[in-house]
Amino acid sequence: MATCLQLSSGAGIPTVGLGTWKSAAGQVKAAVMAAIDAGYRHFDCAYVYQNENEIGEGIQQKIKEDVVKREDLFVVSKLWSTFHEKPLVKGACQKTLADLKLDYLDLYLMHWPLGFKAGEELFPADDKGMAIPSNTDFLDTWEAMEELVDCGLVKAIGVSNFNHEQIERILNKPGLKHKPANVQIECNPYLTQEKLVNYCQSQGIAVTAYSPLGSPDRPWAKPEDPSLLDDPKIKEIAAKHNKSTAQVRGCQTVDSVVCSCRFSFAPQRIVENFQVFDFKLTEEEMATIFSFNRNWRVYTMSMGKTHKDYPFNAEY
Ligand code: NAP
Ligand code: SBI
Repeated sequence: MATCLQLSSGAGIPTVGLGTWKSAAGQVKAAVMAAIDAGYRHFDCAYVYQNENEIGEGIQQKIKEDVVKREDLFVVSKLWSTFHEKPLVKGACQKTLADLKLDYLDLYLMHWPLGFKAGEELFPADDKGMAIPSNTDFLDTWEAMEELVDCGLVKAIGVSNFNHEQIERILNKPGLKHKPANVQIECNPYLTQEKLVNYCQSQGIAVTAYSPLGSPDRPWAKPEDPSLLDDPKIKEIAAKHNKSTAQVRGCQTVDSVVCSCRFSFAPQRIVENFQVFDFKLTEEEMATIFSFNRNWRVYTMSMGKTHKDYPFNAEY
């Protein structure tokens, strides 16, 4: 079972990451520090989560305490959609670096293929609630991200929430200098994404699964929605291994050579979610979990549905 996946840049990305979205001010610093103590080295951050400053404080404190060195960590952040215009990309990355108190990122992702109107508002919307697009092409944004690699601000670049046609557009870009090292997508047993994962792996692109537990705390959850953590078949597999359903889920991603990042505030769950390297699912159990797929997506970014680059109309 892999504790690290190799990126095309040569660096290793630790297969279990701590997500940091929805972590309220005052809580995320403690969660990051507890995670470092528990052995996490991969942190999944983003400008849009509006908490990078506090995450940076947690990381700095652990470096000062000599618990970890900067080079032991793998810190990911994401370029938000309001910064797709080429001249805005470097400043957005520098702001993230200043908040995280780092002088480089291990990986910088284009958060969505969707460029939004630049400005203070993170989700600029028209009177129908639909996203106001920027007049940009994500290939130009990608070029500006390539420059971040060349000037040493980031070690590797990738994309998130892109479909395979959009990834292919980047791969086929004339004069491409750096291919995407990583693609971060929503992935859980109800949205297994096998075609997209296989496509990325066939292109030598590592995949990270986000919301691997199906984001049970999403505010719009309906009682009839499937609940991964309560799924009786996953519970049965977990009981056989004397593990929790969350751990089975963690082991399953690690086993299928995909990284995952999930989030918890609870110190005991932060520890629990990292204990996925001491057991292995059988091929039959893996197949059972993959058979749950129902293409059930938690994050549809519905305000982007009229955007020219909306990613979720393609088959994969
Ligand atoms: P998730 O990790 O699937 O679920 C998080 C929820 O699961 C929290 O409510 C947490 O509650 C609960 N939980 C965690 N461990 C548990 C355990 N062992 N047992 C029971 N419940 C547990 O979903 P997510 O937070 O949406 O996604 C994870 C990360 O993926 C985010 O933080 C972010 O970094 C990334 N992400 C990226 C994108 C993107 O567009 N690229 C989109 C969404 C998410 P407690 O806190 O109470 O434990
Ligand atoms: C936010 F900060 C606000 C809304 C929102 O909805 C879609 C999912 C997302 C995102 O774009 N990346 C995340 O981790 N969560 C998000 C983030």
